[in-house]
Amino acid sequence: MATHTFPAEPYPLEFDPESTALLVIDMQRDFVNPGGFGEMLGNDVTPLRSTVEPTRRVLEAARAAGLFVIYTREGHRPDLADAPPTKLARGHLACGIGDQGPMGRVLVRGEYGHDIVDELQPQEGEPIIDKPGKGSFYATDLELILRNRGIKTLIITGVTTEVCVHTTVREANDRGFECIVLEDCVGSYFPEFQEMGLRMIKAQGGIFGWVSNSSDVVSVLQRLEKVAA
Ligand code: TIU
Repeated sequence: MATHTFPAEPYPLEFDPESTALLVIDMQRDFVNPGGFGEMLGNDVTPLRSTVEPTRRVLEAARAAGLFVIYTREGHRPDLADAPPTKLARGHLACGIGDQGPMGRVLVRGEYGHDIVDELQPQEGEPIIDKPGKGSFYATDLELILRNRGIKTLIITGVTTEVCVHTTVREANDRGFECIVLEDCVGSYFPEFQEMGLRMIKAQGGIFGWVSNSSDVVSVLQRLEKVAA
């Protein structure tokens, strides 16, 4: 086992590239892109858009270093049979889940807005987990796939910080995975939730995991590449 270290808070995180995966959470057009569902709800998507370029650099470095890369998307079957009625009703939205939105039916699998943004499209062999909830482990085969690959450490990117990222990190932590969340690769519509969401993860000695950033992690991954070459 080759042990390496990521600079992180509250302290450096040891990892083995063989058992480390990059998880890209819900970088879907409807959440991230101007003109999508998120913006239609009155949110400013700028902080989410700003995660795309750093995440692209992390993806590139992770792929070059041979790390396992895996994606999630939040969404539902076209018949909405997997959407809890409570989720469909929440917010009393004029245009909500399953309705015709600016980029197709909102959060419905197969629609343009439901898919991953162009800049971060998955490559062949990188699984996409379609999840009906906020957490990536609930009602999905993510845990099975990670265990089958012997994954122990998750590099976490995606949106939104306090919703799907937090829920996923908490689920992963309870299952014994070690999560390192990259602060410039996760985004929230609310600056105060971004700050507190990250502080909550690393508080109390890393109660849910670690926090780092794209440039520190990319530097470490690039050095791995040289070791492997
Ligand atoms: N992926 C994810 O975070 N889904 C959300 O609905 N997030 C919101 O912040 N609304």
